[in-house]
Amino acid sequence: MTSYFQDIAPVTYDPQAKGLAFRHYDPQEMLGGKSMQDHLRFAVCYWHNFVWEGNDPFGGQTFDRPWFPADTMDLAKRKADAAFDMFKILGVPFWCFHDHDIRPEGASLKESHDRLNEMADYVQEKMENGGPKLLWGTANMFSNRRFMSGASTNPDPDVFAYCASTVKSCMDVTHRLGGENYVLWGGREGYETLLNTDLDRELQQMGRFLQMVVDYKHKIGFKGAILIEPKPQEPTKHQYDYDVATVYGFLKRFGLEEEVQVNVEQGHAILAGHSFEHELAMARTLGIFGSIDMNRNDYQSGWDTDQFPNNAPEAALAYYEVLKAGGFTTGGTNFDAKLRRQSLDPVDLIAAHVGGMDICARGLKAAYAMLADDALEAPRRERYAGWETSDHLVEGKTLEQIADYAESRGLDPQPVSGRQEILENIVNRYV
Ligand code: XUL
Ligand code: CO
Repeated sequence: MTSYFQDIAPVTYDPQAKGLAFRHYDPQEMLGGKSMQDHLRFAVCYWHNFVWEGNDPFGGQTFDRPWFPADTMDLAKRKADAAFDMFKILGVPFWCFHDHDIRPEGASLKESHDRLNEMADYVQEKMENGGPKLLWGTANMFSNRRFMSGASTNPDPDVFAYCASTVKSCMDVTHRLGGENYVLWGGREGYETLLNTDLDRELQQMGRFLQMVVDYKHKIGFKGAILIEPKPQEPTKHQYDYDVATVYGFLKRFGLEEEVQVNVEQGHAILAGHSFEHELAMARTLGIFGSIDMNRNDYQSGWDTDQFPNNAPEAALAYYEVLKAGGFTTGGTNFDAKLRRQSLDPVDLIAAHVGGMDICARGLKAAYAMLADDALEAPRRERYAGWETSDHLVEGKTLEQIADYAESRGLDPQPVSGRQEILENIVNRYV
């Protein structure tokens, strides 16, 4: 059968090319003993590329993909064929999926699991025949109306149990496919109004659910990381997994901070009123950095547009934090990104990823150079240099002792420039 992508050839690195090519992403280029491919660990998401039909709040399907509506196993397999053709054209090392993306829902929970397992067999063969590896699997517990009042935080214990079964089967499949992580995005773990919400109970349910997921991971010997993906709103007005700091507080409360990390998405950071680098720096500092979803929002519209990255300076500051965290271990760069709904053609899907990968490559190279040159770390060290010589004066001392130190010396500290513009100029030289 001919491919959905027809005669689009595998994309290669060729800075001089006129047509589709990587101009910055050379997978084999070495940066400090590690190839760009291994630094970036690109992954393509299944859902926005092969499931989303192009609808927005005012209009329905715009894309005309031959496997839509993918409500039979045959159509689901045609969809998988197209997906794996695209992975090959892009040469990406990883992909990601929700259960709901790869199998049509069954008439019963059991039939849904059986279908998931059958589709897992189908994609496993493709993965083993030169396809990409699995960066992460996850369960969609937000689209179906049964989840409208939450997944693990639902007031109905039967929904909690349904979710346990769903996550268990999805973790099993992720494990079987050699997934390197398992993600929980709590899209609907939150509330619309306190008038009908028992906040304390819902948080307890969510903590208990996560503990069970961690226990099950150890039981089946899954070596990958469990990742939570913070997001402040959309779909619910108030999400319990608002941002990295909120998730950390939640993990601490339930004693799970050594077991669970975060998958940080740029668009979600923007929705939370943060920059991407803020969220990444926070995750690194708190020791819970895991992986990234490299898709951004539109700064004017203020909602989750999931666009491909196209801003090299932003990517540079993000990868700066990734490198400072020591780079990815099990994590990677997932494009949880979708086309604009007018981008109808198969080639649009390829071009979007090629552009995104090139932007990330530019960002990574700039970040690497800034670190190698000590361009930002040296001035930062200098800014805090006073602590190198006076730490002993305050370390382990009481408030009174330090007050005495200040008073006896008649301290009168003088302000020092923060040099923000100078630092911004330095960054600008690299991006
Ligand atoms: C939603 C989102 C999800 C997660 C996986 O905003 O980012 O696609 O990445 O469920
Ligand atoms: Co995401």
